[in-house]
Amino acid sequence: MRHCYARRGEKIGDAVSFNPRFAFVNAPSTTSGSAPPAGPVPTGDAEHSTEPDEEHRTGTVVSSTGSWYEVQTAGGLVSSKASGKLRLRDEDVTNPLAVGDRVTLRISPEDGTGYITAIHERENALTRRAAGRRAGQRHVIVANVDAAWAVQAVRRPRLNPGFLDRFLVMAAVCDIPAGIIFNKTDLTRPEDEERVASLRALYEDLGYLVLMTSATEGEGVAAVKDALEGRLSVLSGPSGAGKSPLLNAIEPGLGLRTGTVSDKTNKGRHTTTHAALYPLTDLADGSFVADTPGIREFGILDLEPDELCHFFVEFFDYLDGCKFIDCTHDHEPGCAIKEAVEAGEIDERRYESYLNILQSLREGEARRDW
Ligand SMILES: Nc1nc2c(ncn2[C@@H]2O[C@H](COP(=O)(O)OP(=O)(O)OP(=O)(O)O)[C@@H](O)[C@H]2O)c(=O)[nH]1
Ligand SMILES: [Mg+2]
Ligand SMILES: [Zn+2]
Repeated sequence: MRHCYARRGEKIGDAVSFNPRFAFVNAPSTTSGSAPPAGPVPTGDAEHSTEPDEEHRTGTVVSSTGSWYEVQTAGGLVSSKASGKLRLRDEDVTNPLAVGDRVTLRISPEDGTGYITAIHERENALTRRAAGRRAGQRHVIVANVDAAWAVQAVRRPRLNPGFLDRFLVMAAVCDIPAGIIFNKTDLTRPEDEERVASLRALYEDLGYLVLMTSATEGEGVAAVKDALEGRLSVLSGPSGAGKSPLLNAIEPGLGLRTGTVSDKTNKGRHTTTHAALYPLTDLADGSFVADTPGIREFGILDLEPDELCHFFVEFFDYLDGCKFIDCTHDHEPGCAIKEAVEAGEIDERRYESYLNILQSLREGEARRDW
């Protein structure tokens, strides 16, 4: 089986047992919450070291607002503050402590609040370039992710395959198995049918699981629910795609706030403002899903332009055929990738995405305002 990691010597994900074709990317060998984490990162925080009368617990950060973190522990949710040293741990990161992080905390005997003293080593983290004022820094969307789903509406807002390709590359860079959800199938007009069907076939042929849903009509909701069972998943996509409505359809008790799509701009209204993790109580223990704020495009991190081709799974079989060993597959003569595109063996839309992402990596994505 070909996969984009062969050159990097990493194994194909086997954690996603419901569909071996779920993704070509490396999956963590454990689902979240099963094996103990590798151990806390020591903080050297002597000022706040263990005191005999205080209770220590481990837990998972499920939301963060300002300087408070909600931490799910075996004994319930604990509102917690974090040690300043943890918050300053990495200056390149807008949020050193993210949703999904496993932490050790100390419970105050007075008011039951927590004080986070250590962050456990992460298995992975879905990370993107920060936007606006902090462009260039990294922003961790969720840590310790078992499966990442790109959600796109069939229409309203407009389906953007460029988002999908960037998302799939970034998920692979972060070592996270990825899948695709096309929502709002009920809005499909006859003139959309062919495009949607062909995109679905394109990604399915590449080995990604593609789910078709209508959050409002209930179509495909059971399949998404099955896919979320027993793992920590994240839904990401543009504002208005229906991420929160879809999660409400899966588990009505979540009661997530939902927005509308503007008739004028055809865009969502950024209703979800913070990533947060929710336990899915109808499903097996350890089933968590992160609802995230809408993003227009995915700013890719930690990838050199010449590495990009290894994250397009269908390029893999051709890479050895290029005339030049350092071929970037955009202008060089004797390029096996370009020949495969011309022969119809590699889809032109994916090749265009490759060129777009390549260009942005060359320009240094830090300068782009996401
Ligand atoms: N027709 C139809 N409408 C849907 C479907 N899913 C969601 N919607 C509607 O689309 C709108 C978008 O919901 P939002 O809450 O903005 O979606 P979101 O992806 O969570 O957006 P942000 O939180 O802003 O990132 C709401 O009005 C939903 O009722 C669907 O399957 N079909
Ligand atoms: Mg939302
Ligand atoms: Zn080439």
